[in-house]
Amino acid sequence: MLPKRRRARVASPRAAPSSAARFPGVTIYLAEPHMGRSRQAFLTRLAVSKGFRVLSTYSPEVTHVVMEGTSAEEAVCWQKRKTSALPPGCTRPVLLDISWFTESMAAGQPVPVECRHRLEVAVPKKKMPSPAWMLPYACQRPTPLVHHNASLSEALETLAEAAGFDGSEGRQISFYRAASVLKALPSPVTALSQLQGLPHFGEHSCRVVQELLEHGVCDEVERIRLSERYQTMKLFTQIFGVGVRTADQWYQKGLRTLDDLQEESHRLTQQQKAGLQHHQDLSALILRSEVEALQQVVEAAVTQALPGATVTLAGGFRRGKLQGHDVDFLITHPQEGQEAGLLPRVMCYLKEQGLVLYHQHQHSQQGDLTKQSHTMDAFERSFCIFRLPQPPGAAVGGTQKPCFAWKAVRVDLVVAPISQFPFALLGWTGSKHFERELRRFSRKEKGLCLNSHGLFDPEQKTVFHVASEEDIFRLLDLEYLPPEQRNA
Ligand code: DCP
Ligand code: MG
Repeated sequence: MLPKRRRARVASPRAAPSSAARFPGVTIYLAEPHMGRSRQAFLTRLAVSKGFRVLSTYSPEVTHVVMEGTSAEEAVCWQKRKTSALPPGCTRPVLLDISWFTESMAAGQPVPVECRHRLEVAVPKKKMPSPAWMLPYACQRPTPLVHHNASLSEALETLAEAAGFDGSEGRQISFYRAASVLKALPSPVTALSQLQGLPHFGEHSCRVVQELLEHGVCDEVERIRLSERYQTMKLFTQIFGVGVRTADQWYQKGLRTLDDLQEESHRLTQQQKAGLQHHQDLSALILRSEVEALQQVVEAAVTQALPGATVTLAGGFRRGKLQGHDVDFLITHPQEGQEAGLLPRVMCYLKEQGLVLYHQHQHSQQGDLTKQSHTMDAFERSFCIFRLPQPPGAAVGGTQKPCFAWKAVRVDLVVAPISQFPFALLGWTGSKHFERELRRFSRKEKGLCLNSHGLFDPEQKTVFHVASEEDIFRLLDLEYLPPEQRNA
């Protein structure tokens, strides 16, 4: 039995004044969120004058809901709110973009509903909530390195990257989330309908996938990839020591090439100068065999500087990547405090061996660790460019090196006290999107603050002590994901 007020609303939806409707199967409701009252009134008059039945109140009689400037996700939220007030079992009306309405008005009759008119392409159907195997946070599901939807996810990641270059962080993250969902699917997407029920697929991402499925390319993505803006920003941000903001400033000043930067070299930081100097080597990918050689070199230096100290590979290579842009090593010692002062000794030893082309030391800045953000953790670290000897006959990307072959490679050495080591390892293993999701999950679902130093309860003002990454997953009630499944 419905409450009285609701029953009354269902029983007598107010029809806009109309003569007998010419199209009995069609009852329109113009949803107002982005339309505005006066536009709604104008469109209602227009439709009624052409013989359409338009209701001014939402009711089970409505067959076509028309919206303007509304995303599929918003439309569905709207519908959920509306249908919760209707009796169960009512058929849902179709959610349509204004394009269906204007085409119908132009045709003087309802045009057939096509996919492009629908606002519900990617929306979870009521009977099919998010599939259990596709939980909404990337840290809740395994994401392998090699997956089934590379061309689709890469297209969405290009859009994410371009949004990031323009400072649109919200759009950037939305595209990364959709791309990450594709990476976690157990099979290739071959039809748009397969996106139904998947989290984070907004109208825009759906459209991109649809175009790729139908035509093999997406115009928008191709346009971006070929644009001067994207190519220049990509070139500049790949330089060691250059972030989006600096790259954008250079772009706004009209700089476009590495030669342009060389001419401005007096304005570059030492790090950027080193990045530019070794750019050719650094833009070549590092191979796993090179990582192993580097680990041996770093381990030897660390053991020499402090017996018992350990070196652990983190970053993409720990996730199983076969190639990468840099190598991330975490250094610790089983006895808390012993690690202090270790890094300068390690660097000294490596320099003596002629292995260091550039390094920038950053002191530990451990203050209030609950306030550290992820990208700005406070560990003592060294951002380095190493001079890695190459086996005879290996192709070397760099400048002429007549007597011996070597290659410049980027290495990050990070020192963490043993009590924070599991958090540091989790934080430095990535992927970046996985880390972002893990922190979001901790905050939103658990009310906890996670960073590379620890897990904190901001309300209780307590910290959690852990011995392993597994402990952190357990504290967050998450199933443990090994590094190879964190390629979100
Ligand atoms: N990281 C961090 N703080 C930084 C830099 C990185 O916490 N200042 C984290 C983010 C990543 C991980 O460490 O999850 C590794 O970062 P990389 O940029 O080295 O990324 P990957 O190793 O995943 O890929 P690649 O180096 O191949 O580009
Ligand atoms: Mg890395």
